[in-house]
Amino acid sequence: MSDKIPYVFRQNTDFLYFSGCQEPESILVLTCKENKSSFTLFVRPKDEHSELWDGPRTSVETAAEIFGTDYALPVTKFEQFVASFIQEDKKSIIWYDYADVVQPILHKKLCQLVKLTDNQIFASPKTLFHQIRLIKSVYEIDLMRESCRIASNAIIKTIQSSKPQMSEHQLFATVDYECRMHGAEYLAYPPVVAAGKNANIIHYISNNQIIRSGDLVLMDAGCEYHGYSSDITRTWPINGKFTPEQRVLYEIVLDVQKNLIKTLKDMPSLDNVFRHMCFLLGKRLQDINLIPKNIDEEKLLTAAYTYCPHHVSHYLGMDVHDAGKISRSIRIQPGMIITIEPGIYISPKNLHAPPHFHGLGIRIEDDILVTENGSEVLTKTCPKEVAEIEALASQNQGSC
Ligand SMILES: [Mn+2]
Repeated sequence: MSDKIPYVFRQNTDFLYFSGCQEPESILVLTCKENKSSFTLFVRPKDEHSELWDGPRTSVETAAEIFGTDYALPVTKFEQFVASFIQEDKKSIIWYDYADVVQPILHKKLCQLVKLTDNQIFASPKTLFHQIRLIKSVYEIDLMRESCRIASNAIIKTIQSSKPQMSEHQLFATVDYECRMHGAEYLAYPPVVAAGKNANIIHYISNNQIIRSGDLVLMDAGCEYHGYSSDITRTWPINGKFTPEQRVLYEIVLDVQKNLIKTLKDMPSLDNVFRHMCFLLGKRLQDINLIPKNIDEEKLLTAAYTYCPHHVSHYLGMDVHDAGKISRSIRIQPGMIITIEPGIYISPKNLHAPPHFHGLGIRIEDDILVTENGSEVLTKTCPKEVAEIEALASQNQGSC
């Protein structure tokens, strides 16, 4: 964080997926030659002094057995290993992510080795990795279920504890506490805890303002459980009761969200879900005169987009924005986990909207497993109906 103060290490996701190894500076090499393949894991050698400060390291002798690889070697042998391999076979392809450099020293060494011969080339395996990671195994789905359960429960607890005059920071602390107390390692990302007009800032993470009675609170938070991330958004009235304007907008977002979840059985692409959201949202905003009537469909979609300037979905898994190399234009498939997160944000500068709508920001986000016959909402234990939200948010009113 500064000078010699450490920060929490988070393993590279692709590396963790294939190795299960949480140790820094490790390298995993898969070699394939004449239909024979083997995995070699390189780990840091034991070092008494470093281990005194940073904790124990897996020994090279036990690493292969612990992580299930064919071989394990100390990282100090990495250059020699690669050199012997490429000298033997002058036409080998090195599948290595040369574009997104994770370990600068390793990158330099590899580049030097590749320069030694004429026919060596790099090809990035990242898209392949993400294609594999996109479809979750039953074991991964179990971990995602637990991650979603913990975060749902933490958000329920946070809504229950909230009341006017608390600060956004206190709600941040509550959701963080509840996630960790129930087994999550940490939050999956800096949460958004946005009161009132702060909800118009999509990535609002300052979370340092006092929440006044009459404000809505938008909380976007999730946790990481054994490497798997949840990502939930709920919006609630801090004093336990929606105003009529807040309620009108909330019900629109909720209807649109539920509607979009139903369409998942047709296996649309995420981009198509987004287009569909703009259409549904646009129609509903026309009904309440926030978008002019009698405009053509393209204009309607554009107008709706000004009220929800973010995408409605992303893939979810080990990373919050999982499998980043995979386009959102492909059809969804069973085994994928995605978010559905429509929102409405009414800028105080919006001249078309009446002043009582100004500054309102609402988003509802659930995590969804795509299945053969549609979908399963993994965050379904986190309430979102108006009556449920009001009941939860009313629980701590009146106490000081
Ligand atoms: Mn999300």
